[in-house]
Amino acid sequence: MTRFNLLFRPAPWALFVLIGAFCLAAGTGFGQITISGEVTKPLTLQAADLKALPHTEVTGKDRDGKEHKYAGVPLADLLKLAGATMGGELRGENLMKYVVVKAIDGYETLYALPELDADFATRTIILADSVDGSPLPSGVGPYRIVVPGEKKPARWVREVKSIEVRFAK
Ligand SMILES: Nc1nc2c(c(=O)[nH]1)N[C@H]1C(S)=C(S)[C@@H](COP(=O)(O)O)O[C@H]1N2
Ligand SMILES: [Mo]
Repeated sequence: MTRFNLLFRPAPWALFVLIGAFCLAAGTGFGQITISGEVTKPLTLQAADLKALPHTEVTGKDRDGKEHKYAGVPLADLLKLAGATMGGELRGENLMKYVVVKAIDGYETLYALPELDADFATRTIILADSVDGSPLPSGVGPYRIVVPGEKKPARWVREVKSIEVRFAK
């Protein structure tokens, strides 16, 4: 038994290597959003890029049942930046496109492209980076989708990491 323990005891430095690797992996993707799929300019946006884009405020009811002010970049603006078929181009077969938003924990939801386009939608779905003037808490942010007016918050994806445009045919 003692012999077994001695044989399999990891070297002390191995722990530091493991912790270092974990921090690096966690740090690399942190606050970075990729936009890919059916777009002409696939993008990786860093925190500074997202911060610099024009923000829109929306109000939404949180889990606590109270109204909160969320600020963020409209998903439509991010999709336009990446060259998705928005506005005048959102017709014909392009109406068969949808957007998949993925989170760090593997959670994912979809939105039809017209739901996100200002020519169609009566509400603005945003990639929020603050609530009531403060950054989103860890586990929620740095970015969360906020869908104003939706009765259930199931599509309010927390810890967003990627946005992908797909064709439903
Ligand atoms: N990343 C991620 N986002 C998520 C979920 C999840 O499991 N992972 N659950 C969704 C569901 S089903 C609900 S009801 C709401 C809950 O939001 P809350 O934690 O702010 O109450 O988050 C949504 N966003
Ligand atoms: Mo839910």
